[in-house]
Amino acid sequence: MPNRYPGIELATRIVMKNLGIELVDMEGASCCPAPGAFGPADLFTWRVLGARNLSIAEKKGVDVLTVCNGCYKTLYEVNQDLKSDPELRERVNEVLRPLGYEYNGTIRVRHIAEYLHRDYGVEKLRGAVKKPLEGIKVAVHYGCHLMRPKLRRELGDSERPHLLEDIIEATGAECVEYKDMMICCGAGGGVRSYDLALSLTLTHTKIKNATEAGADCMVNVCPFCHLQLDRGQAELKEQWGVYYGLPILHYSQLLGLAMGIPPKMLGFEAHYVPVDSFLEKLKGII
Ligand code: 9S8
Ligand code: COM
Repeated sequence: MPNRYPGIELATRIVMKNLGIELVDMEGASCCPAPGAFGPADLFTWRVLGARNLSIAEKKGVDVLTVCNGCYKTLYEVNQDLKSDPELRERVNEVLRPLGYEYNGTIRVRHIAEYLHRDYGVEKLRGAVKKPLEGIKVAVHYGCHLMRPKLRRELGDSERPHLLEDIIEATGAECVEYKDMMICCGAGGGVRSYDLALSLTLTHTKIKNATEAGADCMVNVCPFCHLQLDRGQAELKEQWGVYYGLPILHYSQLLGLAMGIPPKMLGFEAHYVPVDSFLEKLKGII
């Protein structure tokens, strides 16, 4: 997120501050590392790097909050694996200790959507909304790693979830159902880097189905999904000659609009698909 869509980071920081939630920076933190790239290449290295990040938060005595599904998968699962397996924990710490880090299993990892839904609370969230986004139709994109694999998640039904719908509808917007809503954006697991054309077939299906369902925008909770759904539309235009122009918003940006934060502070200028006509629709609301 800081590299590709720093504006989403800014939006998240502003929104959280306005909600009265203090964010503590993790100096020296690295990429989570990306679960679909590092995990299959070397499971142990993936865990060591994940544990290093977790140990930075542990040292500060704070839980981890992720604004990305990939980070959530890595940090949540590594935390679970190491908490439940003392032998593995020791092997990981043998690598970390000489570098000045130690993982002790003292903190929790939560995704921002989970935090807002369960800890902050949907009612309180609704109370923080100053400009209800009435009349706005949202296509929800969960991404793969938030709800799955279901045996390793505790966020509700992974096939028919309502976590995101609940926090999106707290903004006053309406969620529309669209065909194949739970499919991948196309990017994850190295597919985007390995075979862009293949990744775009999934992106195309999603964007097309959401557009046909009458969505005004698509909301995600993962900067990699955001990249694929947003930049992917420019790539579809170049490579397939089809253009949908469906605005892609990270949840932090949608919530920011509903909280009355000026759009210029929400990082939209880094988007490939312009949000101008979407913001035009919000005239009179925001
Ligand atoms: S979907 Fe399928 S693997 Fe993932 S979470 Fe974010 S990137 Fe889009
Ligand atoms: C997706 C991350 S958010 S990865 O491509 O599966 O590593």
